[in-house]
Amino acid sequence: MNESRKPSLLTGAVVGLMLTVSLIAIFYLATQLIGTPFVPFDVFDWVGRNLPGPLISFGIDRIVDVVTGLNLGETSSAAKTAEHALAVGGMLATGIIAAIVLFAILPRVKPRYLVGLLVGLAVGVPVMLISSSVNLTATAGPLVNNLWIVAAFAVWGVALAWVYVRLEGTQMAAAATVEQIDRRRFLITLGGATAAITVAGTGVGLLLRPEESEVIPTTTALNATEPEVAWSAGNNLPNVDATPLPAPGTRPEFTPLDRHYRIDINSLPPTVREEDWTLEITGLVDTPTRLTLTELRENFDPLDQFVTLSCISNPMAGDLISTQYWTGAPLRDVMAVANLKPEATHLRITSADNFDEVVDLETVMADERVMLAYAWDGLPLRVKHGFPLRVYIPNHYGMKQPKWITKIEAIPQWEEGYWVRRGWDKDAIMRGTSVIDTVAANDVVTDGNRQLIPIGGIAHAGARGISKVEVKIDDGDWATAELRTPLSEVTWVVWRYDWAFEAGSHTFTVRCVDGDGEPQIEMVAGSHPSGATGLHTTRGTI
Ligand SMILES: Nc1nc2c(c(=O)[nH]1)N[C@H]1C(S)=C(S)[C@@H](COP(=O)(O)O)O[C@H]1N2
Ligand SMILES: [Mo]
Repeated sequence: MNESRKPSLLTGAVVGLMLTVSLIAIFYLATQLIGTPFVPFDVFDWVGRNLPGPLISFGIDRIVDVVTGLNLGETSSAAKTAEHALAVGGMLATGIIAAIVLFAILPRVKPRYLVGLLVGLAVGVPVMLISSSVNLTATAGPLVNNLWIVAAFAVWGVALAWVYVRLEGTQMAAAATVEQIDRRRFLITLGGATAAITVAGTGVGLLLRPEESEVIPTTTALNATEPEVAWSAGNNLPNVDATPLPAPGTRPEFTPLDRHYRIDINSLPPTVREEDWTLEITGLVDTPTRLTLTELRENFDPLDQFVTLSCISNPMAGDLISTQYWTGAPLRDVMAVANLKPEATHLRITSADNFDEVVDLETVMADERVMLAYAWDGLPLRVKHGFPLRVYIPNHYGMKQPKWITKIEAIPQWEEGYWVRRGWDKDAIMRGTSVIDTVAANDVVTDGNRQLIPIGGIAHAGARGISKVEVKIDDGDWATAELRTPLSEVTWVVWRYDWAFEAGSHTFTVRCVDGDGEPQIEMVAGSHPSGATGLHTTRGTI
């Protein structure tokens, strides 16, 4: 055989690209059609969980930087989209590399289809194992999932070999020019066919995708005949009459459910079926217990709290912070049912996605506000926000507060949780932070004969509250802002400062003091490992 005329490795890369794009589209279609896993996301999640902590933290920071820098909109959803793109890109790269390897070994090793099959299996079997270890969204059974993944990759591998054989066959023609034309024509046909498969698979998959599937919990806990009405639809916020009014342009004091940020380690949020779920309470307890969601709702006096939650990765003045109305059972009441042994000092809380965190029992027992929450805004938790159960621990960043809880284990010592093992702060106490949301130059107010521009935003310092917010314009003195009564002692505080303005270009800076008298840290630092610090500054021309 004429070695120089074997299909090149570059051709292998192109063929790998075409066939792998089709494969991904077919996986997507099957996900929507029969509920099998979308494997690029599973592999991405698995890689994310197994990369070294510093690398993953660096990656998260860069994604947040890009999303913030390019103004890609709301950070948490843009970041998820970026992660989805990376997941698909990663699978594509894997497919291309595998195709290059195949095109490199086929001239030497036979039989070709068997080699293709083996390469397909070499990728497919690990992907199947990874998927079965991390996937929490597939609705098809494990046997179907595993067979489907392995079969799809096997066919893909054989198809790669088939293309190789077909391309090589074009060498057998007599004249080089005819060969080349034939080979090019074949590649173009192949490109057209794979593009058609990709478009059809993705298109049909998108059509089949149930709208808002991720937000509708599979719950039977609420009386099905009763329409589910959001708490906020029928109630005033407790501080409706408070003053001052937020400066026009201040973010909503109560974050609408659909706008609450979402951060977790899953490409797709785990779907937990209420019928299959119980909360397991185990470890150093005298009475190991399992509770259903209905029992959690009915056997304990519910506690309602307005809560501001923030991600430790929130950049200064970022949008990974939101305020909702949480309902749940105090954790200490729930633990009482299991009768803790005296040796127990901490609780390890584990989630459906294998996320975990540890909270000390002293805090749980001393603070009724530590709760197992099952509702936000009076509705069962949205799937992406942790259905059926999540924990609330005041004063700590979101990384300490597992969603999709499955198990609580009483243990005799403190242990590191998921993000602590990856180098983040072991306490993750919320930093004091203050943000300028608006300089409302178009909403001038008059006070006597003075014309004032309302400036406003939020300040937050976990459960410590905010005692003071100050605003500085250019190099002027710090001026004290008015503080609006917050929704609760653990939510952000809306502040406002009406400024006797001067036309021109100005710099606005804000700082706060928490309820313990601690001033906001002015030194600029990124979010890793303990939460971002530094003062927020904006510029504007009046
Ligand atoms: N099971 C689980 N719980 C989790 C996480 C996770 O990845 N898995 N992420 C945590 C982090 S880092 C944050 S900031 C909050 C975010 O909660 P939200 O998405 O409902 O706003 O969830 C926390 N709980
Ligand atoms: Mo977070």
